[in-house]
Amino acid sequence: MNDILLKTLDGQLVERPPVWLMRQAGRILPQYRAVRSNMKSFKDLVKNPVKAAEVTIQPVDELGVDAAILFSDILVIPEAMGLDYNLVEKKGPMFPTTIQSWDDIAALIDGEEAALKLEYVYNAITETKDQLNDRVPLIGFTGAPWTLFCYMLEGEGSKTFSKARRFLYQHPEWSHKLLQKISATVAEYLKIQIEKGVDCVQIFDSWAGCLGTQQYHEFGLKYIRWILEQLPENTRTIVFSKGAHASMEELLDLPCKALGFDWQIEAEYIASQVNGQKVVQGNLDPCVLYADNEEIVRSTQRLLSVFKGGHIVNLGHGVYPDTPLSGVKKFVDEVKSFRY
Ligand code: 1CP
Repeated sequence: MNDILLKTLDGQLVERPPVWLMRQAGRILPQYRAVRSNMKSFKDLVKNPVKAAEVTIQPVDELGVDAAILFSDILVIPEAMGLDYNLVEKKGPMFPTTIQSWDDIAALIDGEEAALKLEYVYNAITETKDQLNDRVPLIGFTGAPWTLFCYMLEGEGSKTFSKARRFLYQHPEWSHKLLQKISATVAEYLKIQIEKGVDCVQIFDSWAGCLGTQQYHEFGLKYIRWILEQLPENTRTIVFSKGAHASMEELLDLPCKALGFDWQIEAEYIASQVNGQKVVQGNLDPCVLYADNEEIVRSTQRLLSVFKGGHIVNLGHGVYPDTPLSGVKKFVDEVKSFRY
């Protein structure tokens, strides 16, 4: 197996850093769009283990990345808890009903009962591990409680997440109850993913940055910490809290192996703060990949030069859907030809 990702997470020496891209499965590959266009909907694809495995492996074949990330979505969790979603073409996810009241929260199922509804995800893991045949590790993932809370309150993406944030002020106790139920589900969900064979797990807190630090500690990080504490010892864990730089100290204190960072914070600053306490994942601006080859090489080399190890090369957020494949390949190839 190409195990440089796992070695890096385990603190072992490698000759170059591993590279993969958040949102590498789907979106950018013509092969993905071909599979997708033959399925009725996004959800049909997510719920079809053979097809999900196929699109999970496409970026490994096409881009030569050092890890696969399971093709699924963070929104399968609210669905398993009882909040159905649809994916509206060109608009994104929409929940026909949202959480409004204590009764809505009480009606949600949670923990193991909810996690067991995600059988199709576990089957996709088994199928992917089979098809991958140990070429590269498989990353499992979940949304963080706060980010899932955002969708369950807003019903869709948002620029301000003001419905979700307002709920924290108006109903702090209800908010904690909902975050507890989400966390109990996420912990069981990750435990089963690990049992089924994922080699590491990433927690995506995509909307961490819309909270102030005090609120992020109380309603965000507290629950991420609790989830991490439920996982088997030595689980390889990556926490990506987008926009949460102001909580650096608290992030460093989490019981995880790696922290993902977005591009709005300088790599040098990250390296100086982290100082070997965690593996660092990131943090090239996804927009660099629209630039010409010279700029892609320059920016990638600059990023590579900052870390002397303990680094997983990635973008600072998911690759954008219209990114030219040539730019993505230049970036991956540049990392793969680098040596410490
Ligand atoms: O038909 C399609 O192709 C729909 C587009 C799509 C895809 C390919 C959605 C809808 N989800 C996914 C897959 C997905 N989502 C993966 C696995 C495959 C991959 O590598 O792309 C992963 C890891 C996610 C995670 C995800 N979903 C996050 C966290 C990461 C991030 O980018 O911040 C979030 C916030 C979502 C919600 C979601 N699902 C889909 C969309 C368009 C969105 C974002 C909506 C918004 O901006 O609020």
